[in-house]
Amino acid sequence: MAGTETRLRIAIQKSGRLNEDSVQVLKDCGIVIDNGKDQLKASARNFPLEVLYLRNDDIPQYLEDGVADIAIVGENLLVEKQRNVQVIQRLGFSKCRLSLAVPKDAAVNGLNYFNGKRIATSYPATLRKFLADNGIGADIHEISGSVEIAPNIGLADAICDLVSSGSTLFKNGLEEAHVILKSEAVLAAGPNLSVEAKEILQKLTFRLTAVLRARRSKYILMNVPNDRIDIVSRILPVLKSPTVMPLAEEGWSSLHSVIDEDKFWDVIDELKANGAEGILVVPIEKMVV
Ligand code: PRT
Repeated sequence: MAGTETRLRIAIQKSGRLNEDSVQVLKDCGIVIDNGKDQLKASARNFPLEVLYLRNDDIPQYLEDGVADIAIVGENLLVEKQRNVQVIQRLGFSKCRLSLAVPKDAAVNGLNYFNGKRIATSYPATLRKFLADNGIGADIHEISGSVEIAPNIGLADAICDLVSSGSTLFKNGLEEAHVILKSEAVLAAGPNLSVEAKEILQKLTFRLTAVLRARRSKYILMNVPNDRIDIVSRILPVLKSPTVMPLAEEGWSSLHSVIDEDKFWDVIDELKANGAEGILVVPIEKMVV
């Protein structure tokens, strides 16, 4: 009956680093959300989904409490908050690492350097566990923002913070000494989804898988002399053998395949050296295997 259908409630960050990519990945899944600027909640027009716009920091708690069924959130936050939530799918954006960093002139000789040091961080639980696992006794100073200035104002000897480009560390005269955790945006689910919500989640993850696979892959076409098809096919790092179609010009064929974009650059010179010409690399919108 109209109006009573189950809707899967997904929490995404209201504003900040994760917001734009989270909205985009849903859009790429063909989900249309009527999105007013200051809305806290919106319904998808063509998929049983309700979007809750929340503060990133609050999302793990809302998931555990069942206010939202699923969420797009940084994995680093899930590790820190240790709530009863499950990672369903890695989404490949907002990649960063949680790292220990020290003033540039510090002579770090392995993790023992941090014994007895004061470390400022907004990630006390993750840091505490890491130090305990590695038998390091350090003094943790929890601060909620601008962690990178702590060594310069004498508050700490080192910091433990998120790093992506590394420019914040550089600007503050710090350098990365050890990566504690690698993180990216993930789709996470709370502990008590209804059967109907789980069914909708399955449909969503099916679409997400197709979108993420397509983002990593490219469609590749090239012209190859017929007597080189075997060798060129062996060079291409693809699972299935390529499609081969004869060209109007005798002795030549067009070879088509799907390839991981980053692997393609490793073999381009070899393909050309073995006679491939007119190589085209084309984006793929969705990929269902
Ligand atoms: O207010 P709200 O709770 O919604 O937001 P927030 O302050 O928790 O979130 P936000 O938008 O700052 O970050 C959201 C998520 O983005 C984080 O939980 C991470 O999963 C991810 N992410 C990816 C990052 C970074 N990269 C990142 N570089 N989060 C923060 N940073 C900060 C870092 O703390 C440091 O200050 O950027 C600075 C370093 O960046 P670089 O590029 O100079 O190295």
